[in-house]
Amino acid sequence: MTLAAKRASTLPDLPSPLEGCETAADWTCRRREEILRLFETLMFGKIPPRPESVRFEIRRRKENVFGGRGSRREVTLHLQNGRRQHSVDILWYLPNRNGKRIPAVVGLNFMGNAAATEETDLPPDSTEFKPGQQAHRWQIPMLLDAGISLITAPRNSFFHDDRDGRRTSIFRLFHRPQELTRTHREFTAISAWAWGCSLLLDLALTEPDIDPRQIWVHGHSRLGKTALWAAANDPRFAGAVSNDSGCCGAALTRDRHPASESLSFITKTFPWWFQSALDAYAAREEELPLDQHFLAALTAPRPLLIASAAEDVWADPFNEYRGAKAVGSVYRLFGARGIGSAPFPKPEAPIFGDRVGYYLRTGKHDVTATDWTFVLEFLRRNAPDSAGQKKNS
Ligand code: GTR
Repeated sequence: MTLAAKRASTLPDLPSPLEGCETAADWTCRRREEILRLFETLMFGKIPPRPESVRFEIRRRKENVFGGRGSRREVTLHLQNGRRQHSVDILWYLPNRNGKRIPAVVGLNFMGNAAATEETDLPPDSTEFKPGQQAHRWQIPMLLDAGISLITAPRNSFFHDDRDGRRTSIFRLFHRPQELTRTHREFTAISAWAWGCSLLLDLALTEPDIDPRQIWVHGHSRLGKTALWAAANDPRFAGAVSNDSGCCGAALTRDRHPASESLSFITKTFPWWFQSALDAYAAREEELPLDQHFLAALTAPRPLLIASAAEDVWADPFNEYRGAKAVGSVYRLFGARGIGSAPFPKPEAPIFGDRVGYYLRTGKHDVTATDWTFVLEFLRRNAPDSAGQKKNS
């Protein structure tokens, strides 16, 4: 017996997201909403409302990028609510049309737009990050070759990722500065980022070449937690890809790996990501009326891909796999098998289940070309016109 199998066989039962739910209608009409509210009150707070005005300005277009693979647009999002304004710079790549409507991936980046691409003619976002520094995380030529559009913007433009980020975040469109101090934990970075992903989706919807049924949200790590929360709140997302999202993302909190991130650590280190109510459960995880497969279940019945990296013990790959497996009970209500009883896989052996996927990649906490190979395959298999999807709809 492998170590993972040994661990799995001794684990106690998990709480069930289904509670009193026997049909898809029970889930959709009642239970889903209850779980969404639980995450709102206990973990991520409320998603901000829509401001009075949302306007996208295409500042610059460039054709034939990456050796003629597609085009690039630099866009500014202008937000206004009453007299308060906020703007965000967005980077948008589009593949050349191949006759069909195009799928799109939207997701926030860590280090700014210039760092997300190998192209060197973008205005630098900050002196802190170098142009192209995280281009490997997006693999833009690969996406363009696969006929997929990418829309990305910096996480810090929606909520600067630190203790005082709230004051300058998009929450300032709706609240006065004195309502956005360190103590106003109900306004969280993760909700601001998830809201940002929805705004990127709004931008995708302005392009008639993009298929509105195929706009995916993608995120890595804290932004992988965000991707799950964005898909939970915005039914327009075709599905979610959550990479190395770990604690408060896809990894189950109960029976975590002893070297993985705990609720105590995460709530103390990143209090601006979470509602203050979560603090009470630090070191009392088993008292939470939920576990993280409840969050993943909010993407159901849409396709969901959960990804781990083998050396990323902090994010607890085995518990991300357990989450991917446990979410199956909800997909089953919709006639999809999820990943069934597939065992914890070896690296580079993805489980492309029925609407749910899970894989383990060799290496560290990151997003690599290998990740994108699996992501693109998952997206292809779950495209609305593919045989697999038709079978289940
Ligand atoms: C870590 C944090 C994780 C994860 C990661 C990241 O420091 O403990 O929860 O989100 O950052 O976002 O890279």
